[in-house]
Amino acid sequence: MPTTHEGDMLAREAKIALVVARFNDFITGKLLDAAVDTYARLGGDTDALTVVHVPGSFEIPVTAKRLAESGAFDAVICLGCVIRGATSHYDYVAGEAAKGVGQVAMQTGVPTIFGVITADTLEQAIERAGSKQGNQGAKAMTAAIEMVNLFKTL
Ligand code: INI
Repeated sequence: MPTTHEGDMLAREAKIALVVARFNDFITGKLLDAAVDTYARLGGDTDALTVVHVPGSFEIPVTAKRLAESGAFDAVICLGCVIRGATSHYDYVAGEAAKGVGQVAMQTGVPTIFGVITADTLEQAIERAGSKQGNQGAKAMTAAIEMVNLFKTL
């Protein structure tokens, strides 16, 4: 029989920081609301959450790094929305956000969750913020809680 590890889906007292981009805040606000709601639905007390607002997705990685390095959090969730149609520097902003969040996770060892919507159109972004494709914020919170609980077993 293999030794198997997995994280359960109970929020318990998990200390989670959420970094939220203000850019496209009509979308990122919906991601934040769903993430907080998911934490509560999974049994957590939302007083244990810390929310940090940053200007845009480009500023997410450096902020997530600071939070992860503080030692105060079991996981950091990154929420943003980059829409291709809305910017000529989509590739830079989206690319730096994705690469940067991955680097934070690898450099700090703290689960750092990529909840940044990267969409070609506004319609696609809306679909991932609570309509057809679910809500990226809720998915990010479930991933964070699973990782926090998984790491407790490793
Ligand atoms: N930031 C986003 O989060 N999403 C975007 O779609 C976006 N666009 O379109 O440019 C965006 N730009 C701002 C960027 O993240 C920085 O805040 C800015 O460049 C200052 O460093």
